[in-house]
Formats: sequence, C-alpha cells, structure tokens
Amino acid sequence: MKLVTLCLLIKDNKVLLAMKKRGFGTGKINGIGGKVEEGETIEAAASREVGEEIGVVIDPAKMEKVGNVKFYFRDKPEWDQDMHVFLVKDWQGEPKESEEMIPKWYSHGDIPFDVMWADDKHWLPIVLAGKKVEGKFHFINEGAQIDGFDIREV
Ligand code: 6OG
Repeated sequence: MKLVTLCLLIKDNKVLLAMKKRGFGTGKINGIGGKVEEGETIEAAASREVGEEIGVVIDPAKMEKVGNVKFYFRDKPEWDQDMHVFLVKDWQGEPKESEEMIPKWYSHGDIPFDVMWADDKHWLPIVLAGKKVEGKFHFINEGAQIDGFDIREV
C-alpha cells in the first residue's frame, strides 16, 4: 500500500487547496502532497512535496499531524493508499502555481467538494474544525464511488 501525505495550509480562516494538473487525481481539487520516498520520514516527504508543488518552505517540525485515512480501491488494489494528513500554519514563501498544481485559498464554508475526491466531505470538515481523524474508505468504479467507510475522531 502506498504511503502518501496531504498538507492543508491554513491562514486567516482559509485553507489552501490546489487543482492537480497531472498524475493521480488529475483535475481534482485537493490538499498538497504525494508519495513518501524510501528512507524519508513522512513529515520530510510532506514538506518536500509542498516545496515542489507550490514553492513554499515548511519546517517538518512545525506541521501538525491531524489524520490518517486509508483508501482501498476494490477494482484497482495497486492504487491503495495510506494517507497522513497535516495542518500547517507556519511556512515561508507565497504559494504559487507549478507544472503540477494551481493553488487557491478557500473559506471553510466554500470548499468545492463536488470537484474533490468523494471522501473529502466526510473528513475534511472535522479536521478544519480542529479535530483529528482516523479511518478508511472503500472505493468502487475506479475511485468514482464510495462503497463504505468508517471515520472516527481521535
Ligand atoms: P501522487 O500520486 O500525486 O500522490 N490522495 C487523495 N486525497 C484525497 N483527499 N482523497 C483520496 O481518495 C486520495 N487519494 C490520493 C494523496 C497522490 C496525492 O493524492 C492524495 C497525495 O497527496 C482516494 O504522488
């Protein structure tokens, strides 16, 4: 199962999300992150991905771990992912577009769930309310549809 990260930058009660221009989830709006490379800590991987994708520098020690969500794809088990979610309130630089992503700030009441992964509406509001989550989702139709999930506050 692939180990991946997702960072949510928070400023003035807004969250930074980005439209993915290529790779897994192209066209969807999501937090910023990617695969953990061999020999890398999860925090270091999250910080590296944010640097590569939106040009912002994060100190791995200043990220707050707020979730662990696992995804199982019934018809594509090679897509299965173990995602670690972080809130980030302290960074250096201004988020900017890259070849991979177009970032944009969203008010908490204005999050475009209809163009995001279907799981997000079930856990992202909990995390944005300052709580931590743990759980899993089962997908069918190559990730287009949820076939069952379990999300808990921890
Ligand atoms: P790369 O393959 O681009 O990393 N990701 C998901 N995020 C959400 N919210 N829901 C999902 O439901 C996701 N599946 C994957 C984790 C993939 C990026 O996409 C996230 C990584 O940040 C299925 O390296």
